[in-house]
Amino acid sequence: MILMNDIIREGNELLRVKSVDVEIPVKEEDINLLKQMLEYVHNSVDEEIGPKYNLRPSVGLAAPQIGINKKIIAISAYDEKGRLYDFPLINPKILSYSDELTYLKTGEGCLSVDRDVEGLVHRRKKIKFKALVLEDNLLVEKVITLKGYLAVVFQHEYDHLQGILFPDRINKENPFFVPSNSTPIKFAGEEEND
Ligand code: K2U
Ligand code: NI
Repeated sequence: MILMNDIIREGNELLRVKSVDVEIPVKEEDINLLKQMLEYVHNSVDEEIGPKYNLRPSVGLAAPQIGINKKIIAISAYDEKGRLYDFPLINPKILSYSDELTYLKTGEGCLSVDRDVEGLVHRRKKIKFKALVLEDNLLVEKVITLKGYLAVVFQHEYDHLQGILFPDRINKENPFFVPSNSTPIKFAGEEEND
């Protein structure tokens, strides 16, 4: 199983290397890697396994974070309505995105960044991508459109494949600057004027 020791941290140049496409047909070893990455994300939020192995909770993991520069991403996250989505992805490619932006009012964190970095990360509010998706042990090519929080999670992981870390995207002059076309993510139960 993947542990925190396997996750490489900011400063390691492997986090800055552009990832390459996974060869097609996809080898068993790459499918197993994807399964292990998804298992990490599930384990990290499991009330027993997480603390037992001192795993930092996460909603996603990209292969470069374990030093493998291949286009492999595992996401398991709840959307704003509280629905859980798993996205085990190989060779994701963004097809289109909205002009509107969105952001998390709390800013972002990263398993590979062992420091609190203040500031807002403005990302596309809606994004359409294609990828090979692992479903019932089969890889299915799909076109997926995400918006809001799931779009933010996907873009955070997709950035890892380009060697980009979230602090890179924070406005250096004014970290809390909000562009006119960016609106905050609203989770279920949040007050309007929170
Ligand atoms: O890539 C990673 O390091 C995993 C990040 C993904 C992420 C961070 C911020 C915003 C969207 C995605 C970790 O999940 S950071 C920890 C975390 C845990 C639960 C909810 C949000 C962030
Ligand atoms: Ni990250």
